[in-house]
Amino acid sequence: MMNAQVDVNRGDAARTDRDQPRCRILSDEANARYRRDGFAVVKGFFDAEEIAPIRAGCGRTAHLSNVQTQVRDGAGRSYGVAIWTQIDDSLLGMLPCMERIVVAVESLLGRSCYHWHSKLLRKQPGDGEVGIHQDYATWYEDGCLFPHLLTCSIIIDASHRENGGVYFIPGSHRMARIHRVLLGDTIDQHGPDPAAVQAAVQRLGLVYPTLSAGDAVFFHCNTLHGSDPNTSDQARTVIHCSYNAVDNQPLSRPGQEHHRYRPMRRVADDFIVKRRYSAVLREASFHPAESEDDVGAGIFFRSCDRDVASPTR
Ligand SMILES: O=C(O)CCC(=O)C(=O)O
Repeated sequence: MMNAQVDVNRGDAARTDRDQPRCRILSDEANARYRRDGFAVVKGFFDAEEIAPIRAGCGRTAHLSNVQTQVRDGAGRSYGVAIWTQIDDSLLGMLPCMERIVVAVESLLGRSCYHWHSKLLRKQPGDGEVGIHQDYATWYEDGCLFPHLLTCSIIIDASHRENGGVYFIPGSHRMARIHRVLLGDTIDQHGPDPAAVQAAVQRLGLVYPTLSAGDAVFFHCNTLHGSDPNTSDQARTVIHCSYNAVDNQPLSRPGQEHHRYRPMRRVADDFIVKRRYSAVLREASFHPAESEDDVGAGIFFRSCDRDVASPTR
């Protein structure tokens, strides 16, 4: 399962017992990059044999069309996202509980965590951009008082600028939550104040990591990030697993019950290679697709974004 070459990012992989499920903890260097930049790329966090069944099971998006939210980008394009919070016995259902992810997340957060939600995002050639944003902007509205949340992105298809791979503003996690403004005429068209974003880019720059299948990116909920349209002929698939600190349980928000604290069991690191899952995914476990007329779980189309103001204010 492991490559012969030990990746420095895998930290103590060499110290683990062959017969025991491995718990791969991030290296000091990855921890330092996360603290400095608000994101850290960890090369080869997953092996090819772990990514293969996910790619095979998620590659055909037609069967997810009922549960995919089509998010528009303000330029007439869109991209599809399927969301889940429920932990079931499928590969995707158990993935957020995988030991190596949870250990890494808890070490970066410095706190016990629980699963906030996960997203399967697949950009086909020609699909649109994800506008630059801070995740905490909406998660604050979901009732979290502290920015003690982060995301582990699992790269399923190689990703780069041309196929709409994610970019980050390094160091932006140290900024405050940026005021959001309306950027279009529908409720999903909002983003951080463009003047603040422009200043952040000028001072901090913008980074487009080139990512291979099996890499992971851990990023802070205040880190400004987004992704360009897919102008290539290659699809891009990524899974974003997001976590909240147990001591940061959200204030009660109508319609946001799925974000309440739920104890999270850990799943052994070898559950994928040992095929200890019932199916790659269970369509019934995804949230229903959201739209402007039916906000559903309200992760993209939100009825309550109280801080969003008109840009002309
Ligand atoms: O992977 C991407 O393109 C970015 C997705 C993202 O930022 C989001 O869904 O909030």
